[in-house]
Amino acid sequence: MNVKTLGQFIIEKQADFPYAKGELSRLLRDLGIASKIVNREVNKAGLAEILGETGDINVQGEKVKKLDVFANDQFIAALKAGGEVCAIASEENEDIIPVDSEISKNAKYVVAIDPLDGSSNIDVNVSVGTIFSIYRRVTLSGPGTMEDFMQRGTEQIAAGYVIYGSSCMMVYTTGKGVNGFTLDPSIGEFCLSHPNMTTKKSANTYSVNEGNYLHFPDGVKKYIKYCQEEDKATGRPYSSRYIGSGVADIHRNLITGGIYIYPVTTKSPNGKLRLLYECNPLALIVEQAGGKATDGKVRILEKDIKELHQRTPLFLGSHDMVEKVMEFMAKYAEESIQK
Ligand code: AHM
Ligand code: MG
Repeated sequence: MNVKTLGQFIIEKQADFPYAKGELSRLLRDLGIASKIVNREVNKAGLAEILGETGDINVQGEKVKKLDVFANDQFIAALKAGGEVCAIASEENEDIIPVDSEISKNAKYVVAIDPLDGSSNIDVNVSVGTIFSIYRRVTLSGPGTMEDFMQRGTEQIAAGYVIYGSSCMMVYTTGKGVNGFTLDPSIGEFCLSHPNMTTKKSANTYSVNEGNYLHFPDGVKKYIKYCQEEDKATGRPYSSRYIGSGVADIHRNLITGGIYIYPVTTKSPNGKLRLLYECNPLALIVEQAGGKATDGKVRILEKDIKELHQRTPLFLGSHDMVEKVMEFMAKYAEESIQK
C-alpha cells in the first residue's frame, strides 16, 4: 500500500524552503495534532447532552465545554506547546494571545485561526471546519504584537483548513499548490488523498444566503438573476448550493467548481466574514488552486488590515464566475451613481 502521511509529505516538502529549519513543518504538524483531537470531539457532538447529564462534568472531572471553546483551547494549547509561534489571533479571543515561554524564545511565526467555523451547524450534524493562516513575524523578538498580524494576505507563509465532515480532511498550501489529506481513523494519520488540487476555471454552482437577497447590492442581485436565467451555451440555470458552513461550502466548490458569495448586506454593512482568519487563508488556497477571491472590487489578499476582527465582503471560487460577478458589481455601482 502506497500511503503518504501528512508528516512524511511535510518533511519531503521542506526542501522547497531552503532556508527553513523545519519550524514551519513542526507548526503544521502541531495544527494537524490539534485538529485530530477536535475531530474526535466533533464526532461525539450528538452525545454531548448525554455525556453532560450529570451536571456537565466529564470523566476527567472537567466541565463539558462548548465545542468552539474546546477547539479554541486545543489549538492554542498545541501551538503554545509546539514553541514555533510568538503570538496567536483567534476568532474566539478579542485580543491577540502573545506567547512568552522558554521554548518560544526564537519563534518566527504567528498564527491566525478560526478554531471552529460554522459552529452553529454542530447541533444539526452538519460539517464544520477550522481555518488557519500563518505569517512570519515582523517584530524582532519577544512575544508577538498586533503589528505581526497587520500584514496583507499576500504575506501568508501558509494557510489551510480542516473540514470535519463525513470524513475529516486537512487542505493546505504553502504557496506552491494545494494538497488535501484525509484522516484515516484506523491509523490516526492524515494521508495524502487529493494531491495538487485545482478548481475549475468556469463552473455552474453558486453559493449565497439568498434569504438576504433584498439587502444585497444591485450587482449581486443581478448576478443571482443571471445565474437563474435559462441559457444553453453557458449551462444556465446554475445550481444553488448553500450549507451555511463556510468551510464546507468552499471545500465543495473547490472540488466541483463554483462561486461562494458573502456580500455586504444592510445587517452587515462590511460583510460578515473576517479578513484575517477566514477570508485571507481561504483566498490563498483558492488562488493557489487556480481560482480568484475578491471583495467585489479588490483582491482579498491585497486588502490592508487595520483591525484584528475586520470584516470584508467575499466573492471567491472559480475564476470566470468571480470575474462575472465583478462585472455586474462594477456596472450596477456605476448605474446607481448616475441615478
Ligand atoms: P462563524 O465564524 O460565526 O461561524 O460565521 C461564519 C459562517 C460561515 O461558516 C458561513 O459561510 C457563514 O457564516 C454563514 O452565514 P449566514 O448564516 O449569514 O448565511
Ligand atoms: Mg468563522
